[in-house]
Amino acid sequence: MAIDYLERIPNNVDLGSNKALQRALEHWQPRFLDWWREMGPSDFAAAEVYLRTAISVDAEGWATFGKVKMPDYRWGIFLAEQEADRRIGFGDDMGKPVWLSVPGEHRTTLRRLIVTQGDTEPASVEQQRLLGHSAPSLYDLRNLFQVNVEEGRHLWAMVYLLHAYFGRDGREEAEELLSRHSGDVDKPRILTTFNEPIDDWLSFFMFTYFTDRDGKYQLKSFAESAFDPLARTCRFMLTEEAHHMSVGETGVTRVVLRTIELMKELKTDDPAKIRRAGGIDLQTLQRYLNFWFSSALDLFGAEISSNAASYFATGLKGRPDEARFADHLCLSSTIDIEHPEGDGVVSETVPMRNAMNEVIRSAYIRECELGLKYANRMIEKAGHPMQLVLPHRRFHRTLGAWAGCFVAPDGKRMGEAEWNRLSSEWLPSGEDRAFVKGLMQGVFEPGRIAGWIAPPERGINGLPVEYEYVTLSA
Ligand code: BYC
Repeated sequence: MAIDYLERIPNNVDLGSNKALQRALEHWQPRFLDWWREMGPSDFAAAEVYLRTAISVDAEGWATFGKVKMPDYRWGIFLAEQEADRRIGFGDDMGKPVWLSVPGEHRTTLRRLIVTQGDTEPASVEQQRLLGHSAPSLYDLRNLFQVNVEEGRHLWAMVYLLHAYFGRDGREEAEELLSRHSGDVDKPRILTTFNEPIDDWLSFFMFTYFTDRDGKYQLKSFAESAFDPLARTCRFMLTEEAHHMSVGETGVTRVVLRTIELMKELKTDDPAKIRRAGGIDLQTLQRYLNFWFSSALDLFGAEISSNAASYFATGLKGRPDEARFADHLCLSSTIDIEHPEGDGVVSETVPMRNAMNEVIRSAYIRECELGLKYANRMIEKAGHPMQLVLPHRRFHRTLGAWAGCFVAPDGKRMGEAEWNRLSSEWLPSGEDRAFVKGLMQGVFEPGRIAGWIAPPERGINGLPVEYEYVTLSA
């Protein structure tokens, strides 16, 4: 059946007036829907889900709520409003007008960056495709699907840029975005984290806490880009990203709250007893946190990167909130970066531009730290000595200067034998994963909640927690 795609794709980019673009997207849309059916949330196609849909970028339109079947979701294309006379805010071309089309000399690099960003969006949907079956409540199930459809929309956002600005190469890349798959041996997703399985809800909450937050930082860097359509697209995506991180933050906190409750009831903090009572002990939580945080740190790229220097110099990618920095050229400033040498650690002074990945990673780490404060205060108030802590930035890295080094969560280097002896205390073991997965049994009655997680404080869009957020088909 023909799809009236103008009706189906709400947009503020005047799609109807560009016939070539219209044809390209008409060609891509059925492939996207095939991909969604095959690789998107499994088995919930007929369920009516209380979803937020963006139908315009203004305050009324960007969050329109209603029940909808996921395959009928209206994946729209939105760019934040154009700023009049916007100028490049950093790098060698600072002060010149931003680009409304792609300069030839930056075409390949920009395309690669957009493809890398675009690749993460469907990847995360693929990673989470089986989670619906083990949702701890209808409220959580709805949040999972909200995250999934919005990641689908973020894919649309990047595909729009590829189709609208990169001609045939862009169209080919858009096809490829649907043909790579998370964890696929032959055609994996581009960035490492997006090939990790997410088959339990603790991983989902850690992912939305840590990995989506990398998304925020990368999108904020692009929101500064001299390529104005990219900057505007990312500015609007950030409004949706905020919800994903709040799913992670409240999810992790709710698990902690339930564990504290169990510790109080049982008058013990013995992990084995917490587990026997159906809770997730804080030690296991910490190991999951260590895994997902260290994986997210890799996503910022190498500490010293000529790629990052050139993205900054050419105006392709800035620092998040670039206006807050005093120096937008970074021509003579330097920064000290530590890296391993022999058995020790040495510090090297490098030009700031080459260290942009590390600058952004540092800001990210500070924000991750802040987010743990509330959960830690709850643990402390309940009288337990343990705190959730971020491992050192060198811990368990697979990319950059520390890749392949054996480093404890406190940052101390160690030998391989010691690592092999101790790492199961720091990272989820097979037994941890089996235990956590075993707890994950779907709870699908309105208002009911699984025993390993506390209920949310409030529902969605002013509705009560007990509301039937997903109407499952009979
Ligand atoms: N895995 O100089 P280097 C999100 C590659 S999350 C595998 O170190 P560079 C979301 C790199 O491509 C945000 N490969 O790094 C969250 C390069 O390859 P080439 C996603 C990696 O280029 C949740 C080589 O290693 N957005 O939105 O300075 C749900 C050396 O590169 C990895 C972006 O990432 C890795 N982890 O920076 C849904 C923004 N890291 O070029 C969505 C777009 C690096 O030598 N990407 N490599 O073949 C970028 O800006 C940059 O590519 C990176 C790396 C920040 C990732």
